[in-house]
Amino acid sequence: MQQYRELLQKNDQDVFNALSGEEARQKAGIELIPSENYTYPEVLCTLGSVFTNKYSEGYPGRRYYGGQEFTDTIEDIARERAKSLFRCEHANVQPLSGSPMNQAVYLGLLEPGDTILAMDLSHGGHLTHGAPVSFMGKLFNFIRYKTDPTDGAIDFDELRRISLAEKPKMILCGYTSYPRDLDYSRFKKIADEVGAITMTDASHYGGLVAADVLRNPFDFGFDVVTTTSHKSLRGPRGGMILCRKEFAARIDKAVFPGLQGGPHMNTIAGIAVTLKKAAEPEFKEYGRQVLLNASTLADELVKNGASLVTGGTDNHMMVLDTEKSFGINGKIAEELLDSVSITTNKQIIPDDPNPPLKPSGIRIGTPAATTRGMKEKDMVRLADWMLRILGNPDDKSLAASTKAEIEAFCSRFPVPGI
Ligand code: DSN
Repeated sequence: MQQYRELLQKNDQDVFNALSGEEARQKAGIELIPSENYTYPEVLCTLGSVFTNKYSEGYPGRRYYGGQEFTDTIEDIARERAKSLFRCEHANVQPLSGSPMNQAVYLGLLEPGDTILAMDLSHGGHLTHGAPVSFMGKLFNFIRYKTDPTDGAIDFDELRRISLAEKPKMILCGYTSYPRDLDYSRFKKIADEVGAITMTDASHYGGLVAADVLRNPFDFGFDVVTTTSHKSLRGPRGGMILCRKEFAARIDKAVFPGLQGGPHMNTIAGIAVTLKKAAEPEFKEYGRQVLLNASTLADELVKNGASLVTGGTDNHMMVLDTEKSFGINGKIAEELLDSVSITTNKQIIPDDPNPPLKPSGIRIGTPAATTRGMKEKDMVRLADWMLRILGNPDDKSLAASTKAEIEAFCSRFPVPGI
């Protein structure tokens, strides 16, 4: 790796400078975007390897190009490790990332125009769960379930009512901004009543399922689970579709040749490494600490008067209602925190009256901070800094001193791979 860096520095100063800048940024501040993480140095090694040179359309043993001895080995290892880790019958590790991964499931298992019941976007669902602006939203008939305004939890009575009335072909759960674990048995029971396929998009929490600190949908008879590999799993930027055997052929055909061409074998090598790490006892401990850090941070924020959607968290993330807590929108909150080297993202809240680029909240998560070794006492400090900055939006000198404090604090926590 060092050798490659020296070559880059010598031959392309502009790109090298941007790379160095990003490394410095990732070290200097606290990363709280719940979908981000720091991958393993071994994964960085596979990503920057000669596997990127190879075309491998097809699947192990059935490729369209020659020279597949080592790519087949890598993909077989990744598939077997995924099946064992997630306790499932089939794994496809080729999706280039989260969006094509979910698209491949819809296209493989359903017909255009079919009805999919999925979570409302402002209540925690994802763009690929049928946002009207997405092509999947145009191709399939997405209908919505929401959370209950009284406690913010999924409203299963309403979900069942919609389901019985609309008879969806698929019931999709999973989220990008819902701070609770899911009751898969209730989804499955409702799906069985109408004969719907059950799918969960575990992109955010695949690592937490792998660590067995959140429920595994396969333990409740789910048909399909998708997950990206770069969030709580700590792997390279990619995706996996895990499913029951009866859906395997249709899923594989949908990924290739249905939707994609050559898989990114350097990423698949990184996924293989990631899955080995995720099966080790240290990863269970990591998952446990991610949750502990999130609940500690949530408790501290709430104790000091902040308002969280659903009142807290039982996964790795929380949604802070900045309008209600501090009288500022999520865009301003994100910028204020950025100015002191705390990275979050603006976030719509359920039935948000504000527009997506100036929504009412921010989303906060602990996977990346936990990877750096931060623990509960660090979350207490973090809550204090956040409350201080968001509660005093006009105090520039407070921001300057807090930024210096945070950057000194961060220098104690190494970033893997940098
Ligand atoms: N962009 C990811 C997230 O932040 O949740 C999902 O696509």
